[in-house]
Amino acid sequence: MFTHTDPTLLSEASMLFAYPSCRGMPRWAIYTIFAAGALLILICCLCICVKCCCKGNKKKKKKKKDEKINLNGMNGKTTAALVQPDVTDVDYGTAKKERGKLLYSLDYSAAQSELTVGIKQANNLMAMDLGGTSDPYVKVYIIPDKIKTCETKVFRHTLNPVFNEQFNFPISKSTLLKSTVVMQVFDFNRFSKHNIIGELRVELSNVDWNHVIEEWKPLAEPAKFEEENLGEICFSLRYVPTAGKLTVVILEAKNLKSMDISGNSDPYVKVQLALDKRKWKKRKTSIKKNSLNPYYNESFTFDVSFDQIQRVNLVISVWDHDAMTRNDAMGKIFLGCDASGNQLRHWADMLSNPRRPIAQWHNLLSAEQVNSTLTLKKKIPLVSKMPF
Ligand SMILES: *[C@@H]1O[C@H](CO)[C@@H](O)[C@H](O)[C@H]1NC(C)=O
Ligand SMILES: *[C@@H]1O[C@H](CO)[C@@H](O)[C@H](O)[C@H]1NC(C)=O
Ligand SMILES: [Ca+2]
Ligand SMILES: [Ca+2]
Repeated sequence: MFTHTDPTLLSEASMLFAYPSCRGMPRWAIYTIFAAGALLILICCLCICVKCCCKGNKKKKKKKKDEKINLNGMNGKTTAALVQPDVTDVDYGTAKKERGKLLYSLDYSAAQSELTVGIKQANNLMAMDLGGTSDPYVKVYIIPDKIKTCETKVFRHTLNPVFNEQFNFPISKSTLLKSTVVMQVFDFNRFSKHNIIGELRVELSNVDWNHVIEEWKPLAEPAKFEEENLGEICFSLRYVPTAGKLTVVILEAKNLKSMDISGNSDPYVKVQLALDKRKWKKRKTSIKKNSLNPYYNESFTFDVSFDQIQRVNLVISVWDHDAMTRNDAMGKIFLGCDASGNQLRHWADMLSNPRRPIAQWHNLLSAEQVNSTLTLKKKIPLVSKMPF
């Protein structure tokens, strides 16, 4: 370091100050003096810079230590934050009411044009249920081209779930750079709407794809703008394996979209079964005129053998009846062997509770979204034969 300066430089500098007027001096002398002066100023600047940087570092280190101690005293369980004393983690620990944080990973395979989103675990999630706990699961999708929505399993009664699930999204490199991954943590409730705990949005243009990304991020308040609410539907499912009977009771729907100028709709519900992804059986409820919260309590029983129930998809769609024009689809959902998330859960609950009706609420999705999820999983192009 520059603790002492070359004495010859110092004497030359003093010469410079001693001769403010340069008249009568040889040219080479003037040049030498100027050069020496410039060098001296440069060295001074360097010294100041180095000193400043050193001080800054020391201050930062000291601050981090203080924050660590604070965190430690505040909450003995934030070991993850201590292992990775990241600035975001530290900020998270000092704020008041938190939504929790999520550990996720991102990996892109250019060869396969496939993005893999890993949902690893969550920590200190906000409690949504009585008793100070939640039933968390994570929904993952990509915008603006919402090709599909994936969901993890539900973990009951925990604020620190370990999901360890991975989801693949087919996506080209150019689309990738214009897209955002959305990860939303929800609290599952069997008989009421699922509450969102918080979300992460990662703009993929900002990601360094030379490495696998894996990081903790504090959950943010969910963005309101793109939440397309198509309403919810409640129905019960009952399967009797010995008799080979599947019973679907369409109970009610609420918060449906208004489709008519009156501000209401005339909703009815279609119940369709597909076997091996082919149109198979179809029934529908009565039409409830001028309602966005229709009550049906209508029951439909289908003959489905135990062998067939493994290969069946049940598609439930809500339609607005129009006397003069074509009926419009208001929302859709499917359950069965190819379903995922909340829908698969309901289907699995039905299968594991033979002879017992199991009722559950579901958020309706757009027909486009359901179509694409179903067709995505297909190897044989049967789209034109599909009933939905
Ligand atoms: C629903 O229908 C079933 C059978 O049709 C009937 O027994 C039940 O009471 C109805 N429930 C309500 C709440 O109306
Ligand atoms: C969904 O698929 C069905 C059958 O392939 C088609 O008739 C319908 O128009 C599609 N809906 C949308 C919104 O793409
Ligand atoms: Ca819950
Ligand atoms: Ca109508």
